[in-house]
Amino acid sequence: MQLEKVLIANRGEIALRVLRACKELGIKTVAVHSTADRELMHLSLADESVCIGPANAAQSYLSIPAIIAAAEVTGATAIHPGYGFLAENADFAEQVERSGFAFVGPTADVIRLMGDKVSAKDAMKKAGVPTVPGSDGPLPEDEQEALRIAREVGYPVIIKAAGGGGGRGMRVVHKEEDLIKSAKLTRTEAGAAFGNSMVYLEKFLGNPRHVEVQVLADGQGNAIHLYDRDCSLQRRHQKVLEEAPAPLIDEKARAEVLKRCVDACIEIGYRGAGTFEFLYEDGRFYFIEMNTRVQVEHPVTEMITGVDIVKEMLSIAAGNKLSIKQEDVVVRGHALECRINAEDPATFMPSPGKVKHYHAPGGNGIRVDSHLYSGYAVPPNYDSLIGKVIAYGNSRDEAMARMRNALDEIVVDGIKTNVPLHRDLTRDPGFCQGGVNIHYLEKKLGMDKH
Ligand code: MV4
Repeated sequence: MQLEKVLIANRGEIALRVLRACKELGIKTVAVHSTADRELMHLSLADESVCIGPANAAQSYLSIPAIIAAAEVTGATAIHPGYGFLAENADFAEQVERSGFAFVGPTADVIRLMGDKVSAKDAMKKAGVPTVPGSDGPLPEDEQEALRIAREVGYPVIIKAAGGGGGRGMRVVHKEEDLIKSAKLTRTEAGAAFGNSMVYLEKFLGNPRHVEVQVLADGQGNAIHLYDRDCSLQRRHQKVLEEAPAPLIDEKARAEVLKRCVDACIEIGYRGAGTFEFLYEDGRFYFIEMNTRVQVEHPVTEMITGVDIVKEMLSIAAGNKLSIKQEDVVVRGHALECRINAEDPATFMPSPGKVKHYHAPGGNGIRVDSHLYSGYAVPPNYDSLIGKVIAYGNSRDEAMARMRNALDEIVVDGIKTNVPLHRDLTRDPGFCQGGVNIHYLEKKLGMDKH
């Protein structure tokens, strides 16, 4: 079974990534774009392209009716959401399927379950995935109850919004006298930001790493994991550089958590590609959230496993069982990914504009996922990610050396990019050692200022 015609409900590098997978499989493609995106590379490579609205994403890439209408007029049979935009919108998945299209992703019910961080954590705990100790459900409104729970968990604690995620709507509380006012403030902010004032409480981990597990499931009782990634190098909850496998992980804890993730996928009836996010501290994994989409950093997993995650997503959406068995997934070597952003390397301010000259790096083990070309104008309306440089090697050191070469070779003239930051990071002694925590990059950048 194979999908006939896929509408790619996204833009930029991921739209091109999905298009390439469809073409490889012989699936017809429909590209959609806003008026600001008429020059996107994948539009001319797709079988058809449709303008779905103005530059403002709310009226184009985030407009459910605009995308479903485009699928209807072009006779698409499936919709791939990519990441961001509508990828984790349960109402979108529901309307896509109700309109008779296959949604390349999980069922709306599972997206909804994982979108609420309280129900997600509860489901994972019940499925045997290790979670951060905390309120086990919403933090009660009753002040004495809340104080009792926090005392039992032990300070410092963190209060998180059920409707948040990805670092939005969180507050750390260091002492009991601050708990009630912090809980109230987080509730108020969460109500305004997410239309859901529910909060939950967790033990605050001081120096964790961000380690995530990639899974694939067919919704027919089969699930596998594709090992782990370390995404600890981040700034303001934006990942900067990722790698697979996560370096320096306790092998017993790793084997256990990977198995738990697979079991959980089967337990919740997961379908498609997914990522379990964990904090890793003192040799232990603590689940925090699940992402129900393909992720920006999926290529590092593809490089070490040889599995094409996007092709597998398309196959699953066509109703096929997983094409790979767990025993066939073998990790070989190491991969790094540098996210290339159109931004000022010092201030991190977006730097859209015309790319006068672009030269992609190459060589053994180098992969570039980018929609860039010489003469392309990066529009100011969207995320500043303009591409990803991925380096594979037999060892982490070899991948690192290849990445340094690639970063020396790449030329993006006309706009500012964070390439200089990556050149520096890949020579940073702490990062080169491996296993740095989530605060490492921000500390390094802060030190640079002083
Ligand atoms: C935490 C934490 C410490 N303890 N939870 C931030 C993003 C969201 N996915 C969860 N986050 C955190 N949750 C507990 N119990 C620290 C963070 C956190 C973080 C996590 C992953 C990657 C980068 C981060 C940066 C700051 C804080």
